[in-house]
Amino acid sequence: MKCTIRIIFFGLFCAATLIAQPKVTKIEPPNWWANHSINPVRLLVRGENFQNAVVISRDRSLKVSNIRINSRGDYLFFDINISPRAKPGHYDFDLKTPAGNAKIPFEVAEKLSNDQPTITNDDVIYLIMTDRFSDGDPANNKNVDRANPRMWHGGDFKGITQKISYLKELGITAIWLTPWYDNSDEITACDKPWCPNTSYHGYGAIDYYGVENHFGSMADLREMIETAHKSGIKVIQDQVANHVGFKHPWANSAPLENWFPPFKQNSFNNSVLLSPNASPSERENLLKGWFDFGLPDLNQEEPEVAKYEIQNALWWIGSTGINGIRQDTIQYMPRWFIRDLSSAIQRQYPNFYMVGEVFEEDSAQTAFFQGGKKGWDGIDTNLPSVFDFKLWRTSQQVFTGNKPARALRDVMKYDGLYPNLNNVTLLANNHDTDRFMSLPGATKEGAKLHIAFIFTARGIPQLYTGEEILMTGGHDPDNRRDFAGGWAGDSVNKFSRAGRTADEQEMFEWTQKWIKLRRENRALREGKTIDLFYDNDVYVFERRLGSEVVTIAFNASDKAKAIDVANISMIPAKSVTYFVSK
Ligand SMILES: [Ca+2]
Ligand SMILES: [Ca+2]
Ligand SMILES: [Ca+2]
Repeated sequence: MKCTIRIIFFGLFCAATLIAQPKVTKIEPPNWWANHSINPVRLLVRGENFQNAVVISRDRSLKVSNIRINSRGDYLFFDINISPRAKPGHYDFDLKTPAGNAKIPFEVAEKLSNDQPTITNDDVIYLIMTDRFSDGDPANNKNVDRANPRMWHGGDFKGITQKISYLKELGITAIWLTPWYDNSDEITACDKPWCPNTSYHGYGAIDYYGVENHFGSMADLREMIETAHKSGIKVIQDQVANHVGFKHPWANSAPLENWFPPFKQNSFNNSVLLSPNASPSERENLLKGWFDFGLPDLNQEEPEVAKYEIQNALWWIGSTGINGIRQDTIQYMPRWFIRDLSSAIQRQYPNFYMVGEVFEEDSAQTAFFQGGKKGWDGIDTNLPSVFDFKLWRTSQQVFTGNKPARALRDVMKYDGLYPNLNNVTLLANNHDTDRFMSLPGATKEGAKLHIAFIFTARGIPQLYTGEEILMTGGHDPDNRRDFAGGWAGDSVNKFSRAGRTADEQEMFEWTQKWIKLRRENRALREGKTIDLFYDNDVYVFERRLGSEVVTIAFNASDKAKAIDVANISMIPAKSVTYFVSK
């Protein structure tokens, strides 16, 4: 009423300042599919002046409902029900407010391929940190400083595409890339030792529907995935549903007031979901505490957040044909949300691999998050896989001489805790931890035994780039050095045999050999583990699948060891022997 009177006197002034034209700046997701298991799909539209907006579909095969506008009028949610008969193409919506109209562009995408193979324990996963692997396109290098381990180095999708033949030669069958969501290009300054730094690692998304410009375009990503698939190599996307980067537009103006819980430092008391005895405030801190002030924690208890994240996970699978997901910091999200996310993915892609990072050197804790069994809280997470951090660390300790060989058996005695043991992902190492060759007590012989153990123990083996050529590197970010030869002008090229030292070539061939042995023997992939002998120096076990048996004997000590088990009478110092019977 007040405005009407002012319009009489001030006309244009009122229209321009009080009820301005609506403006649309971002639509998430920008497209969806007919006949998808998620229907209706919920859109989140960013813009300005959405107060009192209505959204109108121009086509009868797309129906709009459940419009919700936030209090500032800069975010709008609505459902679109897509008819099974809707044809692929553009279906723009009209947004109308008392002050004007705007267009919401939207697309029904081509029929999505729903038949990509997923990751199983026939696979060998290889982790690549995109920025540090190979620079195939110097044109996208912005703020690159290879002398500073916290700056961008220039690696990208094209670089990986160009090195697929190297991966094929090694024999791995799947690559896991660190996150490729668009992150901030800014250089963070501070007076701490970790500054200046950048988001080269990808864990601070500013756009869940965009790709990092330093890595290339969406077309470059698709080309990389297609090239990998043609070579029989699957692709795993690193997704981060727990938090965003502080440069995300949401961090300054969240779509809803409860989008992020208020800042509170997470105390990382990680066992409070596992323990039935934890207090509600401890659990609240674990689930809603922020990693640090720079990583706003998303509140999955707000149904709009949970819905957004589930759709986003499915959008990447449908849009790129990826074969699996690695879910970052999964233990800081509610277990019912892990269940809802896993279940929604599996409704569309049955058995689709998702591995959760429960970074805990505790078998009870990691097993608690794998799906297939209800926990004390009544929740079955339905999560296909978790990383086995306890066995990884123990293998490193045994083969650097810091723990007795029997420690391996003493971890695997808890294997019964895992609802699906063969689907547990056994990492050899990753980008957050010191490289094997930089651990106290590390030797080439130890590194070889560690890798042989990762390939002969149960689960899905996962390697970290560069360990196949004995790369060194201490704490993060030193463990993320560039792969030599990935940059034009590098003085050596470790991608080719000619560039590798004798030791590096030995390790490369050793890794190839165990990949091949695993591929040729189903018992190593799916067989039951049976302990035959263990003491401080030696661990002998077999993997048995029907009549197929592989016996493996590790001697981690510096002395040859006489034993009398399974036709083995002597194991040389620091060695592994095996024999196969079918
Ligand atoms: Ca580049
Ligand atoms: Ca960026
Ligand atoms: Ca959280």
